[in-house]
Amino acid sequence: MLQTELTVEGMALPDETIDDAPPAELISREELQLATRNHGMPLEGLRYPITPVGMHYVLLHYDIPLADATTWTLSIDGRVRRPITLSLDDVRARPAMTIGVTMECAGNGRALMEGRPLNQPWLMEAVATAEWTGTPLSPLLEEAGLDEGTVEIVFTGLDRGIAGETEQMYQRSLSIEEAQQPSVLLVYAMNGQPLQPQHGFPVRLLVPGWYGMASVKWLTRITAVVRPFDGYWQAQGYRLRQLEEEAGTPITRVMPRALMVPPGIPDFPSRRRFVSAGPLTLTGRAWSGWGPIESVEVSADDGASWEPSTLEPPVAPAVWQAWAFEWTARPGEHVLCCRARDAMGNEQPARPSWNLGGYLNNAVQQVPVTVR
Ligand SMILES: Nc1nc2c(c(=O)[nH]1)N[C@H]1C(S)=C(S)[C@@H](COP(=O)(O)O)O[C@H]1N2
Ligand SMILES: [Mo]
Repeated sequence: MLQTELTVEGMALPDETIDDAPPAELISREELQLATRNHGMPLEGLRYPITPVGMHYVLLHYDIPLADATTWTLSIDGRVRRPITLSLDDVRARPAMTIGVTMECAGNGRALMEGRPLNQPWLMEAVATAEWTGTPLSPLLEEAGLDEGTVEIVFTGLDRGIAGETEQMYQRSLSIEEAQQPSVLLVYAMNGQPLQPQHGFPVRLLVPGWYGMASVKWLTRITAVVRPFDGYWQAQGYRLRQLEEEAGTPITRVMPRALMVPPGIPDFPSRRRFVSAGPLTLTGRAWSGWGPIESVEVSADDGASWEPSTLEPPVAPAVWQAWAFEWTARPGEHVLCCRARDAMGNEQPARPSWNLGGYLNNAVQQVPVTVR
């Protein structure tokens, strides 16, 4: 297996960590290696409506490619009548729009699942909101002229690696209908600054409402195809399945989740929360890729009883909503929880349900606090 050739600082990794899923409470060296590269948003970052760029979570499957803005090109090719090649200046010269988007990784919550696969061990922090600036994709597809019979658009990033034992570039596809949504953008700025290398410089795709895997970074090719794309991250990764041999269902839009700003102060290094007795406003944010959030409820007794929070309306379609809850903290041990329901009626489960890839764990957050 290719993975056995991985080394950390020249040290061979012990073989027994390679294939076996670690017990839920233990983290393997390879997971640590992923976790130090792919950082989450510290949950106190939920205080900001727009996440500062350096606090936005990062997920990289391979290496950050070194892209040169002066030689970089984006081609629109495949089953099109008029293939297009654009420079960065060409992309920037096109009609621009800026939208806020809450992005979340489909693996958020993976490390809280029993029997997780070897992959980025997120707890709950793989989410953030940015203001993205770019140009809509749909008019470009129109200009290129999709051939009749085109079923999907494949997006290729510059980053290259091995997945499923096959060497490849990071690629994902969208159906034509999804690719033509007016909010699907080719973005080159994040919070008003050029994209940072780790977020896809010079240009990335942005698919609002979908889990992050659809928003291909370091975009270099957009290809119209007549058969459904079957690359690794489409046909094997990002599918809900119980067995390797089953096709499973593709992961698309973000399921609802509410998270809270960690209350009080943390103990170092356990990070257990300590709160002073008395009235306290709990705050947080909630989001869904299926429409606005309709309610966020809060529990101070580990989910035994729930009360509604005050929820702000959405400021834009794909942006998280702020919630607040007045809590009277009484001395003792408590487990605080929050849960969201969206306009489609999707709710957060109390416990995760298992799947092979460790995806879509939007189980209710539990925050143990000691009140003194
Ligand atoms: N080219 C490329 N695009 C990619 C990825 C990648 O590894 N390579 N990771 C995807 C995943 S799984 C997520 S969650 C988001 C994360 O975007 P961010 O790092 O800007 O937060 O990028 C997506 N786009
Ligand atoms: Mo992701």
